[in-house]
Amino acid sequence: MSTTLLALENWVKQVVEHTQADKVVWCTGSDTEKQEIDELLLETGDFKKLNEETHPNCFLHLSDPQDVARVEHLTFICTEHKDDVGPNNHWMHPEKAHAKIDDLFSGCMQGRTMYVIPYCMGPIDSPISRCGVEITDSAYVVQNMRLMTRMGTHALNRIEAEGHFVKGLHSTGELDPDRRYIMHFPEELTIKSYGSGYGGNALLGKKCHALRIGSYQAKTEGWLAEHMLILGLENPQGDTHYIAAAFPSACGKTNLAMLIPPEGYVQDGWKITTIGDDICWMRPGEDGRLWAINPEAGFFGVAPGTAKNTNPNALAMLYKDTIFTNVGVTEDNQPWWEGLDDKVPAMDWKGNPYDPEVGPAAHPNSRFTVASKRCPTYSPKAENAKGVPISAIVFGGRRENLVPLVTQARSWAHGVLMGATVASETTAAATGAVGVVRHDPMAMKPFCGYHFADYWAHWLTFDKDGANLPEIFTVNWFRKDENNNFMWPGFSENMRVLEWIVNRVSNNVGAHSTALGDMPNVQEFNLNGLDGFSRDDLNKLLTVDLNGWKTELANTTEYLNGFGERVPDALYKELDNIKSKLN
Ligand code: SAT
Ligand code: MN
Repeated sequence: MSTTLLALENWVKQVVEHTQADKVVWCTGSDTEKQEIDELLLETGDFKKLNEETHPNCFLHLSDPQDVARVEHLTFICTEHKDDVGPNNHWMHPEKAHAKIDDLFSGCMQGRTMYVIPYCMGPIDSPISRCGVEITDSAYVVQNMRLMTRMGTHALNRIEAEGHFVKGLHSTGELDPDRRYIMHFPEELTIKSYGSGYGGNALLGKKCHALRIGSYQAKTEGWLAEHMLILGLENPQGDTHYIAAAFPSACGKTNLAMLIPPEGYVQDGWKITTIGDDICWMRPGEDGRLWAINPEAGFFGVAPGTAKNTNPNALAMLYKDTIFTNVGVTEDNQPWWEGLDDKVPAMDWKGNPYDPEVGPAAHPNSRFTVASKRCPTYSPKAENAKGVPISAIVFGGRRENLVPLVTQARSWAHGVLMGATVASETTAAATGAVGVVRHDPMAMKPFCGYHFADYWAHWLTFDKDGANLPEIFTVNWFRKDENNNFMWPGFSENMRVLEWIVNRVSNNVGAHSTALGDMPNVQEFNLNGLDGFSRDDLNKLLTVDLNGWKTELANTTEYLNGFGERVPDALYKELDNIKSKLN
């Protein structure tokens, strides 16, 4: 018996019987355990050792070439009533879903080791944290969960004390795309994932628990589970504002969370600290503010494009204790990806000699997995049981035209509409076409575990007596000019927008009102030290294209209509308000 919790013990027994696993390992999270599993992965070839001198304790994992991203078309939310998942999710009746996937699990672990991973999403002692247990037959998953969550004995102790946990069952199966499903049973707090070893499909604490199941729990319990980074912005006076920002996958959340301000800002005493880069759980505190934790303990970041000039903090954490998935390697066995430096890689992510004619060295969705504490700007406040108070919420997308650099919502309801109507160009983080504009409300399109209309209604409920809510903003770093060049320098220069945001929060800067919301006064916006970018350029990024927006709002209305009668009237009211201002 490896646990005092009967429900857990019984479930594990039942899974062993069903999957016919050879051997059961209860993960403790110890260093010895880590080493043993690393060695096993090296033996099976699932890990390759990287250059021990330049990258101590770093490993390369090359996945099946058909298993490199999330599979949204194979991801289901399985509830008793179809209506509850909304048009934003694929639905299957729980009975049918269990039957289908249980059939795949049947006997699938014969000859394999089954790992039982108790984990805690969030600081072990935080009342906002939630626990789960993932059962998996992938040692690679274990090593990633070790970095991404608080896993092992401490988590098990909490689970035994609480008596409940989210159940996650995972098998890589045959890695056959035709025998692959990611299924969620929010009413049973259960996840079953079969046939993929890729991050978002297999590390069940992450998108499956912390967002899909989490959002459902959050709705019933009065909190929010969001696809947001959390950063702390300290001004020269020493006050820190915490900002939570939602962007779709592969739109720069990791870079923004670890931003190093431009030189002039650093000299003046501005500083950014990192709480999280992907997921934010927040709930109202006694003071009426929203208090947030990062449920994760590591970063599962996109490698390509991570470089000295784009994210020096990320680079600094990646030379040690890191798992690299689907990147290339250099002659001397260092990890390499497009944009890193001008070295020429020797081998590509499929394990073939690198040939630029054949394709990139690193898969566009190649990833690094690393513990948060390796991040030079990691905030000690990230371990606060209470969380951090959020001053501003930012919604962003990737739009090459139309959407201004930054806009502030007039009210909470207006901000919820802003979030609900974000559209963004698709990226390599999910299988399917890249660069297609699709609506991605609150960057939660692939992650909201229930009907979007109910989700927006839930957001609106936070605006009540006694609440002291964050200000809401939208941003767009990705506008392009006629020559297809980015118009805003982005990266560390995004600090200028963050400065404007916190100055708005503390009423330190003006704004002018537009149909879309409040925008910076071009003359007041801090462009000090930004060479090659003029106030005219800024003006272009803050202009509202009336005709373009009329079309956009017509599309938006149609999009909202697609969610039927459950869409809150308040959102239509905000939409009408913008339309009348545009006219
Ligand atoms: O694949 S993950 O879902 O873990 C990362 C992402 O797409 O945001
Ligand atoms: Mn993400």
